[in-house]
Amino acid sequence: MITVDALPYPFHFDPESTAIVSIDMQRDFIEPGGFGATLGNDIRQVAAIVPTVAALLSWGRALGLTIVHTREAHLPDLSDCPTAKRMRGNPKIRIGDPGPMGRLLVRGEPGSQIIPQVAPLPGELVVDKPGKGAFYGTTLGSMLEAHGIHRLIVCGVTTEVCVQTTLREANDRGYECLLVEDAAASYFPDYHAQTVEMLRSQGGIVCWTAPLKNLLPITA
Ligand code: TIU
Repeated sequence: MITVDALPYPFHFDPESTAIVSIDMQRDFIEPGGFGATLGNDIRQVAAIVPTVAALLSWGRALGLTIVHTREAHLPDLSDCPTAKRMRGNPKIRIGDPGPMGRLLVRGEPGSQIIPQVAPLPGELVVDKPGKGAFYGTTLGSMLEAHGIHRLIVCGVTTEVCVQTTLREANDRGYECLLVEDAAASYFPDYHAQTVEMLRSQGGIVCWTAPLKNLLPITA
C-alpha cells in the first residue's frame, strides 16, 4: 500500500485497485460559449486547473493507474435528459440547442469533447453521463468492477456539482475516494473551498482530500 499525506488522515492505495476519475473536463464547461458560460459563469475559474489536472493524469499514467474520463453529455434525441433539467434556469440557449460549439451538452458535438491538454489516451476509459453523478445512468460501476477498482482519485469540474455528486455516489457504493483539491474547481471559489471542507469533515464522511504536491513524490 502507498500512503498519501491527506486530510483528515493519511489515504492508502495500491495502483492495481485505484483509478483516477477526471470529471467533465470538456469544452462545454471550460471554453467560452459552452454550457457553463451560458449559465452566466466565469469560466476562468475552472480553466485555471487544466495544468494541474494534466500533471495529475501524467502522474497516474506513470504509476499505472486506471484512468477514467467522464463527459456530461446527452443522447442526440435528448431521451436521457429530463425536461426538468433542460428547462432549469433562464439560459440564452438550452441543452440540445445549437451553440458556438455545436449542440449544447450533446454527445459527439465539439462542446462535449474533452479539452486537448487533458484528453484521454488510447485505452483509457471514457464515460458519457446524463446526470451530475458519474454512476447514475452509466456503466461506470461495472467498468470499475471489471478492472478490480476499489479506490478513486478524483479531479475535474465543478467541485460542488459533478465532482461532489460523483464522490457521494462512489462513497455510497463502497469506494474509498481521494479528492485532489487543486485539480478540481468551481465557478465560485467559495463553493470550492466549502465543498472540500464539507466532504472531508466528520472524519472523512465522504472522502479524503489532498493537494497534488502530496501525490507527486510517489513514483513507480
Ligand atoms: N453548472 C455546474 O457547475 N456544473 C455542471 O452543470 N456540471 C458539472 O459540474 N460537470
